[in-house]
Amino acid sequence: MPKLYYTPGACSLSPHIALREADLPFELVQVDLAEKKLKNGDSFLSVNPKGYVPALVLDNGQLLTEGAIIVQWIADQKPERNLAPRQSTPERYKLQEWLHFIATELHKGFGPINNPKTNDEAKQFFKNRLLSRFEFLNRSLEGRKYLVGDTFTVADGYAYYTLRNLRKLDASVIEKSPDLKAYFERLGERSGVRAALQAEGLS
Ligand SMILES: N[C@@H](CCC(=O)N[C@@H](CS)C(=O)NCC(=O)O)C(=O)O
Repeated sequence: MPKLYYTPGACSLSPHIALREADLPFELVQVDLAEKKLKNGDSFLSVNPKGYVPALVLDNGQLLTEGAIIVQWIADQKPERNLAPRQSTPERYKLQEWLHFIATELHKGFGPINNPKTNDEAKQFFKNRLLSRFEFLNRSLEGRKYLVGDTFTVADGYAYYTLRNLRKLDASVIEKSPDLKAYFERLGERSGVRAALQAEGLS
């Protein structure tokens, strides 16, 4: 079965949620990111030379990296779970647009804010920019339950991870955005999300 290399609470939570939502069998392998080691002492770099999670090793030994791609592989294993629109459809490109936005604007937008080397003025600049991206997410959710179509997709699982980070950065942002708050709570109630949080010791 595929092996998901993860670190509790890191962005590997997104493919972890996708695996649970797809109801696919998988093995979780915990990574110490600071040491780049697995629990048994093996080097993580010999699994993923990029040195970061998530990484998924398939049954045939192929290594898949980059969260936005891994979740699409997972969704495509179980099309009947509707975790992603069919390949080559306009809706699939919409999903990819969201996944790329979440990866590059939301997820990676936290990096400079959390970097101890960033000074306060620069931190404020990066925070304002990131909050404007979350404001776009908030506006996009007006009258909608999920980002693509009417049902949960892997883009929602990835967005959930970034909203956990936003809550840590500034909980008031979600509190004062009713659509974002309802979305975050709706996702948090899903059994796949809860199971992933519990398995990572986060619930
Ligand atoms: N481009 C990667 C970035 C993944 C990433 O940022 N992983 C973080 C955890 S959320 C990590 O493992 N950082 C450790 C490091 O960069 O050394 C993706 O989109 O999947």
